[in-house]
This record gives sequence, structure tokens and C-alpha cells, in this order.
Amino acid sequence: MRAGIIGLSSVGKSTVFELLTGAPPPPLGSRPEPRVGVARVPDPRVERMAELFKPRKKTLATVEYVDVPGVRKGTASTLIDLPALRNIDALVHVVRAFESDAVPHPDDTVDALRDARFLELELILADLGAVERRLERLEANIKKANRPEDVSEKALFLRLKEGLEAERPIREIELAPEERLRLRNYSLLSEKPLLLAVNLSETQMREAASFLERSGLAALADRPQVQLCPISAPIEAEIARLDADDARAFLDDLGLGEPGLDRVLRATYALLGQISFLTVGEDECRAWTIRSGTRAQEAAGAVHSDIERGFIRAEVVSFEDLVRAGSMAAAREKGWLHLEGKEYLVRDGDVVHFRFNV
Ligand SMILES: Nc1nc2c(ncn2[C@@H]2O[C@H](COP(=O)(O)OP(=O)(O)OP(=O)(O)O)[C@@H](O)[C@H]2O)c(=O)[nH]1
Ligand SMILES: [Mg+2]
Repeated sequence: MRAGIIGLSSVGKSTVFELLTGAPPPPLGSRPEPRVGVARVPDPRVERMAELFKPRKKTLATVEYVDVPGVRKGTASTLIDLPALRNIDALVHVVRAFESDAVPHPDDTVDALRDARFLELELILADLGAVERRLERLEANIKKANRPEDVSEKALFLRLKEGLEAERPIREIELAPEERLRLRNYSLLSEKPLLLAVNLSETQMREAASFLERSGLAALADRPQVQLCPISAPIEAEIARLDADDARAFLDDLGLGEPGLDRVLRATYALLGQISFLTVGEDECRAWTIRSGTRAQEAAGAVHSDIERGFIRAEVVSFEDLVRAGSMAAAREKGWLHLEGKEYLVRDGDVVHFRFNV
């Protein structure tokens, strides 16, 4: 799973990226280019399992982030680095809300709602260009061969064009599931689920909910497949420096339940309809990422393709039941361990042991 971090220049994208992934800042004076990093998804369930099983290793689920250099207003017809955003599953748009004389804003003033709308329009324009190019190609093909699949695709792309011209992101255009599937072959950006990560100052962070409401961002984000997440880069940097107890006290003082970065990760996860199942043992306790609605046999493939191929049964116990029982043996004794076939739909927090033969 991969998410692209986009936004205007100097809004804090790279700061957020570095905090999420632990990547070092690029060498001073180097040419800005996209960077890829891996973030671990915090999961208290893995910690709890590790207490129970004392494994040699614990492994968290991961999300890949791409840090894309900033979009500069009014410098080119397409302001977004399209090649950098190929093969992404979601977009994280970092929007600046913090005021700072030290950090210049391309418009001189800070207006988060204006910027969020501006970038949305850029995504729509980028897609409109791609859709128009595809339509030209399809029309040429239809003239030559008139294949029915080209004709139906043309109808689909004409609908996309109409929606985009009305400034609607593809995300909001009504499409049949098979049409959505078809669009996966194209990197259409306004089709991707979107996380608006609003970078607030510490003062704004203390009343984040009311800030998001007042600024109009809450209303803007109240749409399908859009999430809103307040963060504060300086606060996150501070938390990253503190040990667990001090970090907790600092968060409590700010009235925050968890670090903003955890919220960003969780929101990215939720946006993509991702869930985790767990595998446990003395060797390793680990969280694995799958899309919600994945069958047991396919989920086995997340662990290893051999296990998917040789799948026999899945032994499943919910995380809560396993904690309640205290051990795998006790869970089995209580009858909380279920044997499931390949069609079983794995649930978030299932602890799974696959039986297979190769
Ligand atoms: N005061 C303040 N400064 C910030 C905040 N977030 C980032 N900065 C500063 O703003 C500057 C730009 O931050 P970056 O993370 O490099 O921004 P960017 O979006 O990656 O910028 P480009 O890649 O150039 O588009 C840096 O000097 C940061 O230290 C914030 O929340 N508050
Ligand atoms: Mg940057």
C-alpha cells in the first residue's frame, strides 16, 4: 500500500514524511526529487501479543509514503509531479494552517481552505488532461477497428470528462464497480481516496476541532473517501524526541489522545479499507495488511504464496478472546478457536494460524 504526499511548497510535506518514516532529511542543496519511505503502523494488539508470546521478533504492518516536491502555483500547466504519483493507492494532501514569518507562503497569506481547493482543482485538471488524451486515442481506435470494448470505454471516459469539467473529482462520480476496476489501469489522481492533513501551529492544535470547523475544512472533507486529520509538525517532532512517559504527559497537556502521526497512519489505513490480521508464535508476532472483505485463502497469500497455494484451513481466534483466554491452548479448550475454510472473510484483529501443505 502506497500513499503520495502532495501539497503546495513549504507546507511541511517533507517534515511530515520524515517524521512518519524516520527518513533522514536530504543533503542540503540537493535537487528536490520524490522520495519513498516506509512507515510502521502502530498497533497495540501486536504489543499485547508480544507480552503473551514473548517472541524473538515483533513486526508491524507498514505503509509506503512518497514525498513529492511541492506544487508551485503558476509555474507550469501541470503543476503536479505525475510520474512520482504513479501506482499510489491514496493521496495525503498536507495543507498549511500554521502562521510563520520564517516560512514564506506562495500567496503571501495563509488560507488553508483556499489552498485545499486549489490543489483539488489541480488534481481535476491533471485528470482532465489524461482523460482527453485517452478519448483521442479511443476515437482513433474506434475509427480503425470499432471494437465494442473501445466503444464502452469511450462512453465511460466521456462521463468522466463531463464530471471533471463540472469540477467534480472522479471519486465523486457515480460508477459501477466494474468501471472503477477498469480505472485502476490509469493513474487518475482525483479518483484516489484523499486525506487532508492540516498542519496546525501548537496554539491552533489546542482547539483543532473548532479550527477545522471555522476554516470550512471540516465541511470540505465531509465527502465520500475524504478524511481530515489535524497535525502539528513541531509537536510531532517534539514527541518523537521524548520518551514514552514524557510524550504521554505532553499529549495529555495538549488534550490529544495520540500522536498526530499515528492518526495520519490510521486514517490512511481506514481510507483504503485496510484491516490487519495477526499471526503469533514464539518466533514472531506480526500484523499483516489486507483489504477488508478478503477471503482466508487470499489472506494467506499475504504471508506467503505457498501458504495460499497449499491452503487447507485457517484456525482463527479473535484478539479479544485470545487475550481473555491467556494462551492459545486455553482458547482452544474454551472452544474459542474456530476452524475456517478458504471462503471465510478475515476480520480486523483476527489471530490466524494457517494450516497448509506444499
Ligand atoms: N512554524 C512551523 N514551521 C513549519 C511547520 N511545518 C514545517 N515547517 C517549516 O517549514 C519549512 C518547510 O517545511 P518542509 O517540510 O520542507 O515543507 P515541504 O512541503 O516539504 O516543502 P517543499 O518540498 O519545498 O515543497 C521548514 O523550514 C520547516 O521546518 C509547522 O507546523 N510550523
Ligand atoms: Mg519537501
